[in-house]
Amino acid sequence: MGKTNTKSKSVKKTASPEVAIIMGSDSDWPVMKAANDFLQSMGIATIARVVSAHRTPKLMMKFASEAHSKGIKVIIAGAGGAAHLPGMVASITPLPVIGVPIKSSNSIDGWDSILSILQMPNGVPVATVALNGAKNAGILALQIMGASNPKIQQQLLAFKQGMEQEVLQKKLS
Ligand code: C2R
Repeated sequence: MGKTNTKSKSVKKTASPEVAIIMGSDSDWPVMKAANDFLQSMGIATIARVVSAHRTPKLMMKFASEAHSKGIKVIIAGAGGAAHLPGMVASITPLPVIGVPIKSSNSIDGWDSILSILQMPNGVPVATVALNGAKNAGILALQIMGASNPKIQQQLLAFKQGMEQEVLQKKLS
């Protein structure tokens, strides 16, 4: 009685990831890292993985069909060139998918990736951000989560105020 259960206290509970950041290749990571960094700076647990619709179709199917049952709330998917990953994942998952077009080594000029992600058929939306716009994908993911979470909404309002102050304080001469 009154004894502290040191065993259970010493177990550090790691938050399970709420946003999955996937990309067609590890060569996309330097771009996609901006989404990961933003979300982690806001205290959101993330998971980042290479998943390719072209090169690992079975893994892509497994990931997309299981993500919602593992506590993931939003998927951010980046890919370059013939960027089928975001759309294919969106065709399977009930979760919102944010697509990040990437100007990759096999991109002609980036438009290939933008259009592959943007021009989805009716019924299968992918929220597409700017070319290499991974930070905005992170912000949008947080905004989606914030719609049902007042604490996150407060964080977003503080983020916006910080951005405003930064701009107002800029002096050019
Ligand atoms: P490598 O650098 O590995 O050759 O990849 C990746 O996202 C990357 O930008 C070059 C580019 O190929 C893209 N890729 C896709 C998919 N899988 C890989 N667009 C896909 O399934 O959509």
